[in-house]
Amino acid sequence: IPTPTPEDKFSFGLWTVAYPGRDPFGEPTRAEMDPVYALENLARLGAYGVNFHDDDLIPFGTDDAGREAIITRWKKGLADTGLVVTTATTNLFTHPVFKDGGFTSNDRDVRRFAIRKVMRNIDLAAELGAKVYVAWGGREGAESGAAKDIAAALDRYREAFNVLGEFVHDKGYDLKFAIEPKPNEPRGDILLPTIGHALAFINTLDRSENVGVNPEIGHEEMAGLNAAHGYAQAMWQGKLFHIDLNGQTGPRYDQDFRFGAGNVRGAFWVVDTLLAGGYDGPVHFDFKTPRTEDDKGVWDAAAANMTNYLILRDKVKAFRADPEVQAALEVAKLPELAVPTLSEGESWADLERAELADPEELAARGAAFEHLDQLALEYLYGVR
Ligand code: 3MF
Ligand code: MG
Ligand code: MG
Ligand code: MG
Repeated sequence: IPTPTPEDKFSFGLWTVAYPGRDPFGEPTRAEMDPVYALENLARLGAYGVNFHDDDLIPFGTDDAGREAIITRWKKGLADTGLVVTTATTNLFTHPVFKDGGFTSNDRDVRRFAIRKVMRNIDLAAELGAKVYVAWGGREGAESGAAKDIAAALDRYREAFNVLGEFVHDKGYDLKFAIEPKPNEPRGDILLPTIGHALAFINTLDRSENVGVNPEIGHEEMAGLNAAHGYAQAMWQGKLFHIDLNGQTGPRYDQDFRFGAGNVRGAFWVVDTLLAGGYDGPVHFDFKTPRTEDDKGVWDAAAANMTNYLILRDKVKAFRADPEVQAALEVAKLPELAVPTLSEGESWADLERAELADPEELAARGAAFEHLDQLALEYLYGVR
């Protein structure tokens, strides 16, 4: 069983391991977790970094003196454990003030409050050395049609990112934004529901070069989408700034299983895609330990995210290195897909005159994908 090391760049949200087991139907089953205790255990397990929402660390409403004391203790915890703050984010969803959203609430006073809350935590994120600032707009949405003017809400969403982009620029922070799409939950429908929606929205921003995406496997699968394909397109567009890895089994509630414990076949291709695309950011987990577990269960689950990633990474590498697989890729014409459809110097006019292959003959050619995929499955099943 492979062992994680800080070189693997594994990171965790503070909220993941500290999740006390509260759900819509039940009270927490575990005690509140001290953030420094979380750091110590993550370091012990071989993690590299952490990510946190402002409120994970500093409870909402804490006064300035209390805030400073918490930050001082947190910095000491980071120094003692060697963990890096890779990422930070804002909680714009728990407090009732955000019941209709933060950046896109119909109530302008709420929007002003939300942007200020983000600014304050960006200052802290920059001070702690975070390179990515994640924005998940979980409450930006609606349960009913007339309640939200979507075009106006998108105007306000864009305005918020433009203001925050200006803020980061004016302060000289080395910080990029990563928008995290999600189709629904907690809102009935959430704005920027998928990677594609987010990428299109980002193109409309003033400082769009500084904004990318943070796709979560589970969120894409909740929308019935292929997470690996989404990661691939985000990388193809130079926009994969961060990742939330976890497990989900089909379109249902947000399960947040540990990575590798949901759609396993999908997880294999996510790892393959990240390796192929050269993703080199933190390998971040956003999971929740089921509320059946005690403290030991939390750390078993946390460690398992990393173990499963390493197992799949080994399998993916072995699959790609296997000469039989390479031959199968050749037969399935993967190298041919990399060849431009028109030859160099050829135009549509040349194509109009060109001698084409016989479509009946083309249609009769087999793609040979089943054999190729079976080789992958045999690696996944552990018989190769
Ligand atoms: C909810 C999420 C969020 C985001 C987090 C980071 C609470 O489904 O995935 O976790 O990942 O807010 O910004
Ligand atoms: Mg999530
Ligand atoms: Mg999730
Ligand atoms: Mg997430």
